Amino acid sequence: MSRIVVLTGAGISAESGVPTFRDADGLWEGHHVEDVATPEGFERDPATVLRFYDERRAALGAVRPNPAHDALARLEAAVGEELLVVTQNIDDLHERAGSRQVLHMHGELLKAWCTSCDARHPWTGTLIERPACPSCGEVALRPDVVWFGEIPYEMDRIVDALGEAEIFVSIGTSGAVYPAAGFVQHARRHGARAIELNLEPSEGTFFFHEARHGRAGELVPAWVDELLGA
Ligand code: BJW
Ligand code: ZN
Repeated sequence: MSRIVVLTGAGISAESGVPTFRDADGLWEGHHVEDVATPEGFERDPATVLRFYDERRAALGAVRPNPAHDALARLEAAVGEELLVVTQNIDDLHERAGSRQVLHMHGELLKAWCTSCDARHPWTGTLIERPACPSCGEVALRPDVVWFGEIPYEMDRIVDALGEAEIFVSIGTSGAVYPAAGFVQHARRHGARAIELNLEPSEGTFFFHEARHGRAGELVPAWVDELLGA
């Protein structure tokens, strides 16, 4: 039973040194989003897209969970299965902090997906050299991530959890990308209290019962302390 559903976005990993997506210049580490986060962009220029994800996968080695990830792991240790973390992030910082109940709705950097045989493989190396799929031998691996126009993962489990939630908390996400941006309304329709913890008001900030603005590394530990009555 998911009494507490937490949605996280790039902002929760920002203080770990993982760049967020929507910077002031509208570019994503120098790329237009349609070039690196759509199936059409991948078809047009696979090398650019594979290099982009290879660099982000390599950069994971240099980052560590921050106090916001740690606080959510501490909350799970206290309430167990009553907490579900749904993350839009493809990094593994929730897991490294100790969270176990995590759904990666936009996929994972540390997995490769074979579009020929549909196998998914743990992946720590690079894909730019077009390695063969360990299962079927075809050259058809891509990052196991969800691009625009593709269907996010685990939607059935997420929708069920949102329907059961008493508390829905959105952390470090701009509220610009659907379906995640609509979770707050879904949870509220089913009776959840909704809280936003973000650096600044998100695009959907008015959907929340309560919004606190500041750094996740400060807001999240404070919210967890409050919830646990510390
Ligand atoms: C801090 C902080 C600190 C910073 N502390 N906070 C028109 C209208 C409505 C919808 C659509 C439309 N046209 C198309 C669509 C659908 C489309 C969509 O939403 N497009 C929008 C652009 C409008 N969505 C899709 O295509 C999705 N699929 C879909 O809808 O399928 C149909 C379907 C759904 C459900 C069931 C059945 C069918 C797929 C979306 C895939 C998104 N993929 C990406 C790339 C993933 C791989 C990768 O990482 O490379 O996901 S794009 C990118 O955006 C990534 C992120 O997960 C996602 C969200 O970004 P996020 O996390 O919010 O980051 P930012 O940078 O935007 O915001 C960071 C926030 O943190 C900011 O607010 C900061 O202030 C804050 N912050 N420092 C606290 N220290
Ligand atoms: Zn294969």
